[in-house]
Amino acid sequence: MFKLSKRMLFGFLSLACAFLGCIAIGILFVQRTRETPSSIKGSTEVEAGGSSSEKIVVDARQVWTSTSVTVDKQDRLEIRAEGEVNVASPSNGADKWVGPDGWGYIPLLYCNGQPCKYKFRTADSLGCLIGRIGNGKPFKVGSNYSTTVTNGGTLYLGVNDAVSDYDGRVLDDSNAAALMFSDNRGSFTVLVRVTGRQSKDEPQAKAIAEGTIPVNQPWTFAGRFKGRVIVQVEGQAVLNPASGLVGPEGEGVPAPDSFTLPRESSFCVLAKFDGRIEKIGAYRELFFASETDLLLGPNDEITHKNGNGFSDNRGAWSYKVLRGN
Ligand SMILES: [Ca+2]
Repeated sequence: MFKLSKRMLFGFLSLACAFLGCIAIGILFVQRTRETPSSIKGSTEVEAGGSSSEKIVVDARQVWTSTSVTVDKQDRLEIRAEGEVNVASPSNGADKWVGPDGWGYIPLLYCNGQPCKYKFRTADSLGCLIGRIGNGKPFKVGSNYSTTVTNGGTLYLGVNDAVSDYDGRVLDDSNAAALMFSDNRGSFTVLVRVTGRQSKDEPQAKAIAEGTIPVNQPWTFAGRFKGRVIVQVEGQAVLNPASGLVGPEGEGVPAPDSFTLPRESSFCVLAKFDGRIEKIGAYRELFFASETDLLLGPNDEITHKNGNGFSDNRGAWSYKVLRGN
């Protein structure tokens, strides 16, 4: 008969313990792996050079949807969206299914025979996907968006539907939900990705041009560039003495026809190049096929028809132009 010596018994028990230990660790590991998606949600622990991504459904009936994603200054934020929404009920003049880029403009709608005075979060496009970081100004996201975060906070997403009554009286979120968002249909599926915030030891990309944009003049020459460049603008300036300081994204309400770029966010930063005028806001990547003069300036009343144009503006924003990849 086989007889276990003390030595053999000890060896056998050690092996058995090691084996059971492995199983226990294995179970723990599987559980941790399973938990990862929910533990990433809302995480602020984005490591330097690391990244996290979140898939979020933005219901068109919801005024704002919290993504639970928190971003910090200097984080790289990328958002991709798909799906279709309709911000009006059937038979309404705005009854149309659109993707995350929305209508491409804000259509003129009539209320009791008069043009409605609806206000929107951004001037860009009816029904488009919009975002907001913390209590910052809403901005257009669309189907494909990327930025370097200038002011951190929780990222909220929504659909660009009216947030006022037809007389232009702005509604709070619960009234907007009840009066304006309740007839909405559809949703966007959104992938939010936060990539490697710049670590302190990593050298910052060197600016190839930098300076200020005085807001009391239509255009400031920023430089002459070729290839891919990134334009970053920050700071606060007075563009309407009645409304206080405004950042590079402007007021987020559609500018009237008398402004340099009508229907784009009033008082936002614009760029002029190749005979075109486009919104820059706080961040924009541009590509120039040949050496091109780049001018920057605020979206204000260029025609001087009604207001004071640029003459009552005070202060300046600061800009940096970086080499793009
Ligand atoms: Ca609606």
